[in-house]
Amino acid sequence: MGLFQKIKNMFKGSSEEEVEVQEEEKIEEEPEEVPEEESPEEEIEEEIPQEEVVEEKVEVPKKEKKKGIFQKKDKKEEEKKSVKIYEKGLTKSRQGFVSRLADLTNKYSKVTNEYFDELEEILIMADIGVNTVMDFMDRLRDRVRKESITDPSLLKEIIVDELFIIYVNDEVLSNKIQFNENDISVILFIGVNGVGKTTTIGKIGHKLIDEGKKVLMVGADTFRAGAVEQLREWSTRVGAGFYGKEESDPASVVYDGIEIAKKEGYDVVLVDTAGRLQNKVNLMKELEKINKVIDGLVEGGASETLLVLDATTGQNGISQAKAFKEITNITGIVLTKLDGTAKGGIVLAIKESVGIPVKYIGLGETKDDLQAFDIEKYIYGLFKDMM
Ligand SMILES: Nc1nc2c(ncn2[C@@H]2O[C@H](COP(=O)(O)OP(=O)(O)OP(=O)(O)O)[C@@H](O)[C@H]2O)c(=O)[nH]1
Ligand SMILES: [Mg+2]
Repeated sequence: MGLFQKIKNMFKGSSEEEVEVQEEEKIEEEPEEVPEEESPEEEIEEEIPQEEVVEEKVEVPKKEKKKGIFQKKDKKEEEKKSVKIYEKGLTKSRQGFVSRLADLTNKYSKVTNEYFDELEEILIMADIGVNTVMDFMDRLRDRVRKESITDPSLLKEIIVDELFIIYVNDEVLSNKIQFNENDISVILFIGVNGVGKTTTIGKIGHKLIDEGKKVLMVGADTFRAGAVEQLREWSTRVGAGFYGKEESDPASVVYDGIEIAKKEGYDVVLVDTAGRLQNKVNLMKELEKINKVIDGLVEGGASETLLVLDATTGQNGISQAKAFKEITNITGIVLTKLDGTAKGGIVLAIKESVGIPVKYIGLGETKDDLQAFDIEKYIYGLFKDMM
């Protein structure tokens, strides 16, 4: 079965149910009102990887009423909520390039050269990246020729399948955050000004705390006035610990932060850094210094170095990723503000031209709007109207 059909089968039922996200939250607070049987979601439950179910168990002490069957329902509710956040956050892209794609199918009664030209233009405009689009067009033309397809309406499934084939063929699981099994997990956040580093730390902190982890936020962005305070506010909002000091050496702030984390039994340290790329050499030296400190204090060093990119900056974000990749070892990308762009194809361009997995995506400004990147939910969020 093609990817298009598989995803359609996975999620189609859940979106047709007219349950608002807010109502679902109500259900979570009042588990006794959860209906006994919800068979349309059976497939979704089967798709949940085992380890996520295990993580869910960590939450049990907090939500006393939920045992056995309720736990499973929680997971289902969470999945549904997550699909909804994807749907909502990708509205602009869906109404932008995806609807143009759908219109194209209606406009042409036959697959012609003009059809291919227009398709190519739509994809390039969606920030998918020129090389990815060129490869894709070659593969598509090939298939159309081999399978003698003349009807554009038959192409929509093939387009979705072929667009995402690189994602499906490998690395489906590599987008999980790595934690340090033997020591404190330190996650470093880097990226240029205003991309959403501090906000992302707030949101990830919220998620990890929800999973039962003890989280310390460390404000090592000692460069910009107010930056440390902004992180402190997030720590208060989500119930994380905090350490930060303005106008001091970032590496020494990281040192003190990790010492505190060790003494006070924290599981995860989230480090906010200054985002200035004007001077590449300085930035590289600073990150080297910070990493040296982490290496000295934590077995195996930082668990993750996440580069934060703003999706609304399009190809500019790709250039940033390439520049950062030259100066430090990046283990994952957080793509923020996808809700603010109609060109959600940038995920594909990152994959193609940077080769670093997107681990989280930002789909809005609230603490719940950061989601682990899931290619299937992403495709569904984009193409659900065509399914
Ligand atoms: N719509 C939307 N806004 C976001 C998202 N992520 C962050 N923002 C907004 O982007 C703005 C900048 O976010 P910050 O977290 O301050 O960015 P930063 O990278 O820490 O910036 P500096 O500290 O100046 O380097 C804020 O107004 C955030 O609310 C997202 O996923 N969606
Ligand atoms: Mg910041």
